[in-house]
Amino acid sequence: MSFSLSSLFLVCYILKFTLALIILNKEIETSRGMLYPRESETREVRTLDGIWNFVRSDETNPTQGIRDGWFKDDLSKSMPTIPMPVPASYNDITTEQTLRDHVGTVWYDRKFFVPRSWGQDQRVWLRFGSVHYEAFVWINGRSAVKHEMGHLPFETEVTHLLNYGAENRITVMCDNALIQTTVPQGKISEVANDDGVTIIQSYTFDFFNYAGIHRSVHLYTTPKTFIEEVEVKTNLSQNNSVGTVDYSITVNGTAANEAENTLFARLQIYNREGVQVANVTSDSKLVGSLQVDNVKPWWPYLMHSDPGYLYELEIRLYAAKEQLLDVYRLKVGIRTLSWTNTTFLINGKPIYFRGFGRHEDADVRGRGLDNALMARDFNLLKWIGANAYRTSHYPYSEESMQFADQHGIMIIDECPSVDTENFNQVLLDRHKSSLEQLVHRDRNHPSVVMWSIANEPRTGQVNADTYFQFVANYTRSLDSTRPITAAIAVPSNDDKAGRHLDIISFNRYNAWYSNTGRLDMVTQRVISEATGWNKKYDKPVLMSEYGADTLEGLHLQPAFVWSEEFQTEVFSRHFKAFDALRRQKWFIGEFVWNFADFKTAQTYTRVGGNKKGVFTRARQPKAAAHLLRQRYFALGREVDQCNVPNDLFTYIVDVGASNVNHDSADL
Ligand code: BDP
Repeated sequence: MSFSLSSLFLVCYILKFTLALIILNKEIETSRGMLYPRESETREVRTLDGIWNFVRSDETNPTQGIRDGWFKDDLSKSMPTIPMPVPASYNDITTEQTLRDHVGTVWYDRKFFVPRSWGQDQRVWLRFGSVHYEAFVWINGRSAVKHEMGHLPFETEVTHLLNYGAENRITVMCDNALIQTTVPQGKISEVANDDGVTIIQSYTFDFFNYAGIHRSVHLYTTPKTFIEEVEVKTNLSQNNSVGTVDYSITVNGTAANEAENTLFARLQIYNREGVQVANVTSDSKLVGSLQVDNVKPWWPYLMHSDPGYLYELEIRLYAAKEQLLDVYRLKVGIRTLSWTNTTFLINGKPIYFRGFGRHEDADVRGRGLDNALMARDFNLLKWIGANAYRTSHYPYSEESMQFADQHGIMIIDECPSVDTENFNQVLLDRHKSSLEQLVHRDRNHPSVVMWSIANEPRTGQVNADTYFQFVANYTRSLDSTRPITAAIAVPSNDDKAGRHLDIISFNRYNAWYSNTGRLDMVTQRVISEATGWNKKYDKPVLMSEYGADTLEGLHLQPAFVWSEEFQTEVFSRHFKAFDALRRQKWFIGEFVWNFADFKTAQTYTRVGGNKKGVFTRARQPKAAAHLLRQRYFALGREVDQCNVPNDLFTYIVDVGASNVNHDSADL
């Protein structure tokens, strides 16, 4: 009896374990709308950015505010509030450790007026650029929208919730908790402290889990029937002389439902000088194509003398009898992408990436949108001669995507999946949703040239094969015009995901995490690892991370870990490997980790954060930045025939030829 009972338990246990391993490729909810808010003849936009009121919940009682109905009235009536800027992470705004390290919910509210005119014959929408990680929103005490997933926008119609020509209140509850089924994953535990217990958030990635209302909050109006979505796909003729822009428009509104067959759109394309270069009138399907003769293709920075060329697409939606309903304008870059098992091409020309992994990170503001910092970063990218970056490890602001379009910086667009492991159904669904939201948001940006579906996933684990097959194929079904990659750090022999990707990216820290300090163990290892990936999958390969922590101002000769000399040497040893690899056509790019120093969780391996930046956190160059600049421009000159800046090399001396025969013993 006891034997059979225990075997029954064993069978149940195995069954439970096996069931937990089964993951299915389920349908998931998809996003709608979300066009970037822009003013036009038919639309008004207002921002709710500014100083909001803020309350940190008791960590041990995170749902208190919901139960006590804090959203029903001004927050200050329930709890003492402090001022909090929006957009910004809340963590580094005060001097309190409890707020910096807070785990769980916080609350924001503010008042605002809505013009009386907005109440007539139109619709009003509320849109958040991003809230990390989960947001619950009320307008005048009534629930408006909920959203899960940081770094991605969400919106809802609030027409019926607003008081027109009167005061309104918006309340937001934001929860930063990361668990095993969030993207990214984390763990929450209760740990004893000196006075009782503390709630601890842990995660395996190193960047600080900044939280709050990270990007702008907008209110905007649309007509009753309006352009809800626009999708464009571009193409070029063989010799790049004629461009086509395929469009597809989705309309929302009563006119769309009642008089479906009578709606049509007029689309025009204007060049940079404001001259109309194409126009078309659609039928009621609102799908079609425009042709641009003598087109100026969108080229990456340094690949052409006029990079980042953008046209303006104007869409006018009409009802029967030429009644103008809505106008929306969108910047469009006309380019093609194609790839084989050895090459990745833009407008028919092979790409060699020279770029960075980055973070949205700054002192005080955390991950909050800051236009001054963004403009500075793009100036630095151009100064250093980079042509690309990866949005490691989550989607960056829409404003930065627009900048990248304008400046011709290519983007590997990454979803927020980092160190993904313990694959399960809920995680898979959310992971797919993060990609759906990302592709939906960014599909019209010419700068986006690749989707990255994960950073350093544990692709050696059971289920990784099926899991990444589902994630990659789902992403492909959303957009087949761009290749798919993931930045992988497991050895190529263990990896089970690469076969589902189009391009292999790998991260490795030779002379840092492996063989620390051994500069003589970099070059050959990089060559053989890249070659291993190519041999295994027969696909283009790029190195998506390499680098060394470097304390600005620390100089040690001979080079020693953490010094500026060491970072310079580590780079140089990698350059040598990359040059050997470039002779193999399948090696398509090099990405330094990281663009700038950034904040991490507290650990004894980090002195004030991750210092692998080529720039400091204040965006000033370290010594290696000058070296990298010389390489990136030299590469630009070699592979793309670009011009190089006059100040690239500092004049030192004009060394005449020596007529005495010296050998190295002189030195
Ligand atoms: C890599 C991660 C990156 C880290 C980096 C590091 O992808 O997010 O910041 O290591 O430790 O494994 O510097």
